[in-house]
Amino acid sequence: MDSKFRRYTPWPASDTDARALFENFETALQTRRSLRMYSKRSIPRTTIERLIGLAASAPSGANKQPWHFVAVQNPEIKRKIREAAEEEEKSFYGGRATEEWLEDLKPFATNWEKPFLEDAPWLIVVFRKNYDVEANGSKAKNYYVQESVGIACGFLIAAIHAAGLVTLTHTPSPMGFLSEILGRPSNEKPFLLLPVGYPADGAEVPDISKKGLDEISDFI
Ligand code: IYR
Repeated sequence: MDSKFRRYTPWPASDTDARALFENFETALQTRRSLRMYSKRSIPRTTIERLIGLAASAPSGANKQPWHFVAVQNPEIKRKIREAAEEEEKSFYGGRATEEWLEDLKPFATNWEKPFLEDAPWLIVVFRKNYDVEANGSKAKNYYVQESVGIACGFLIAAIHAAGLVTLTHTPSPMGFLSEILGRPSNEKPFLLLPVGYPADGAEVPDISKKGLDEISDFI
């Protein structure tokens, strides 16, 4: 494709608007937490469509958009995903994980049980596309796939929170069962599983904190 440019519209229009918008955004993101306890309250499909639309607005290598999102609402499919995930987690907690890893997980009090995979009204399963398959069957390269899909997931997590909903960056390991249950082609690999819903009444989160700016940055 030849290059073709159009003018960038600066946004927001003024510094005052920028400050107000940033402060809202900052307050919103500062209250985000990963949640494991979900209410069964439903969420309309249109909300999930808008959230995925925002995720897909993320930058990606050569704008290849090497991702695919499967939004699961069907209770039968959610049950299959939960059963398969719990099977993997049983072997993780029952011996596959190192002592160090299990020690690191203690503050989160996690175990093999994953009720949120059925309680949350939606599961968004994100797949990364290592390459694309064109209409004639030939392979087309994608670039910086992990980085691109990671950024899209960051957008998605922020968007879910901005919508007043909660999620968890869940990575049952290994995740091959998701390709099988959801019937995805072999150029796609499962990347993340995000339950999306409202918090359960009285939901709790671990009392943990983030590192300070001085620990994570240098200004030179
Ligand atoms: N996938 C397991 C274990 C797990 C691993 C990490 I790293 C976490 O931050 C949390 C859990 C599970 O979901 O229980």
